[in-house]
Amino acid sequence: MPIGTRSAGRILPRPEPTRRLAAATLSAPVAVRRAPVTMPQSPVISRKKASATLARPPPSVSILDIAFRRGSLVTPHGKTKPERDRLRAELKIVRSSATILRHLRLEAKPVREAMTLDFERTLVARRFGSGAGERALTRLERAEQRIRGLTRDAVRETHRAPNHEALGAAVRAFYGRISSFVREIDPDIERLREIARYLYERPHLVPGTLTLVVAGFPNVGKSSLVARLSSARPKVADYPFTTLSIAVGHADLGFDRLQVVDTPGVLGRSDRTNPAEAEAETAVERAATIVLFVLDPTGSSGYSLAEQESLLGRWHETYPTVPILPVETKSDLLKRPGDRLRVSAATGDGIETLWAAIRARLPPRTEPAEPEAPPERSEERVPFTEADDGGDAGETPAPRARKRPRGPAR
Ligand SMILES: Nc1nc2c(ncn2[C@@H]2O[C@H](COP(=O)(O)OP(=O)(O)OP(=O)(O)O)[C@@H](O)[C@H]2O)c(=O)[nH]1
Ligand SMILES: [Mg+2]
Repeated sequence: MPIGTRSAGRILPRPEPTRRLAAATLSAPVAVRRAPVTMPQSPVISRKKASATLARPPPSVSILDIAFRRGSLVTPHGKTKPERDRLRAELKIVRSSATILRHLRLEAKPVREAMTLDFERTLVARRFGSGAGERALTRLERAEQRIRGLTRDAVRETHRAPNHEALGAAVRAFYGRISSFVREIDPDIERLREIARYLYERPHLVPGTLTLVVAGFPNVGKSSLVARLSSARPKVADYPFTTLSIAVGHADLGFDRLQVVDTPGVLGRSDRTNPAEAEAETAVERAATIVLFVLDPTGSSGYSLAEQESLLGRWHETYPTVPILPVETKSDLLKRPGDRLRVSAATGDGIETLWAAIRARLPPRTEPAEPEAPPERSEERVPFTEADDGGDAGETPAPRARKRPRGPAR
């Protein structure tokens, strides 16, 4: 029983503290134990975010609104009123259903297309979780099937309806059911929109094109080098994680175009990876024909050369099939001896040598460019006709499009 509490009508006496205990208690600083402050239960979100969340209705609202409006704009042609009534009901059902199906297909289209590409599929899986895009697409497909079935049943119902009231009831029932089907997939439509927005904000890498991925620790000078090597003009600043998502520029190799991909910095921590790092690793793993691993030996990036070398070593082990070309940058700040390529994005020093090294590592083209026919002999050539394109072109082969060199496995 707690001391000092009332027990059966009397208060138990509190025992006298010993002198030692009393002295210790007096000399010690008074520690007031407070009850933990409980914060309000609602999650802390910014006012702007909260108002945006409140203001935005779920996707089903606008989809159903458009569909039902289209359904109500029908003008049936029929000789008798009952015939026109029946046709109106049928058209309302068919048109609103077709509008919903078209909207659902449009919502799914960008993600469905991206899911066929290895790089984009991996990016989405890493950002939104494995199979997130596929699951949302499957649910939308299932909803489409259910809507088609529901539409067939509702149309049949209108054929059986004996009068105007029964037709109205059939249309109302259809609208109610279809609304709940569409509302059910609101989270999936939201997810697909989120994925589509994410993909839209990223540049599209052309599959099968030679791709140079520029990667390394943060703040080492990757974006500066990408700007030197390609048409891209990424943001350059003296702090880590200036680049938070991939950016693409192009370089003309004379015979082909090279995609040059700038990536966010990677810290190479084994326990955790932030979304920007994951994006860089995906580019290395899924898109790169060659990786240009940028090292900053000056220390101005804030990361030691040893840390950077350690990540380089790990990448050699993790991606054994990807050619990784290490290059030290900021050579204008530090001159050090060694065999490794050295460049300065600031002065352009060593860029030509770097280009030569990149070209040397590009995979050999599958078919060399056909030499131009000399002008005097060109008249002897049999002119190309459509019949030649059939495959049995005989002695003189039809001119063929140049094959592109094999790019990243996609
Ligand atoms: N002196 C000198 N400075 C350089 C060179 N290359 C880059 N820098 C500087 O290094 C800093 C970082 O350059 P960025 O190109 O933004 O580096 P990054 O690796 O893309 O950085 P993150 O995107 O944050 O990972 C900037 O202040 C650049 O001006 C160089 O060759 N010489
Ligand atoms: Mg950058």
